[in-house]
Amino acid sequence: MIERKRVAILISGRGSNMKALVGASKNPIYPAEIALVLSNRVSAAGLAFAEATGIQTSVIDHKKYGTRESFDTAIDARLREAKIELVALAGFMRIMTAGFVDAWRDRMINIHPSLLPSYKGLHTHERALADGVKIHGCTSHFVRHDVDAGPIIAQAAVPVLEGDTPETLSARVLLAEHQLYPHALRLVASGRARVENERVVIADSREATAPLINPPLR
Ligand code: DQB
Ligand code: GRF
Repeated sequence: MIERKRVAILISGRGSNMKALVGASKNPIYPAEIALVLSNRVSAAGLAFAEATGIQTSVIDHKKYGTRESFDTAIDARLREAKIELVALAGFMRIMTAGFVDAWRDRMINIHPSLLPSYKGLHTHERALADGVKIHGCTSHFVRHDVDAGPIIAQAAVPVLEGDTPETLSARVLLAEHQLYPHALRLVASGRARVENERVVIADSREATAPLINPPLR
């Protein structure tokens, strides 16, 4: 049996990237097991899926905490209690404090719906369409205090097609996210993606991009 890292997935809503990670982790040779799904919103659709799958879940409602620090401290305590080794943000919509980010430095990753460093922040698909870019995509990166600015682990490119709306484009990017994020978590959990001088070095460079250029169109 291989050693699997204990991973917590943090969500706020739909949870489709969480489902993709759970799906990947069903392979016994995948180097991560999903030990906890934590949401800041009790109504997050992804929670019901995780529960039905038999994964431990927690709700930590930011509205019940007076400060960002106390909210993040509650999350940190839950992660430690569950013996979590890696954190994967997946549509988690609360900005983390510097203290939390530092506590999980190089052990917390995110998936973002653009080719970073373009289109940090929200409404990435609208902004890409407004700019007329022809290639868009998604990025998995380590989390730093500076939002959407951490070291890049992996990226996938997606074409922008004539007539695209934010909805059609986001759906195409989301399919790429579901391929990319399990790949990025595999690299990190297996120790093949390491941060050196604030850049990610992939131990076996054939692993870096192999399945990720031009994911199938839909
Ligand atoms: C996100 C990036 C941005 C937002 C949410 C998620 C955002 O701007 N939300 C509206 C404000 C919410 C609030 O007031 O808290 N992507 N924390 C740190 N660094 C990151 C990335 C995400 C979530 C938390 C980061 C993060 O790169 N410090 C996920
Ligand atoms: C995804 O587009 C992800 O890149 C972004 O938020 C969205 C979450 O979708 N951070 P889901 O909850 O994983 O379905």
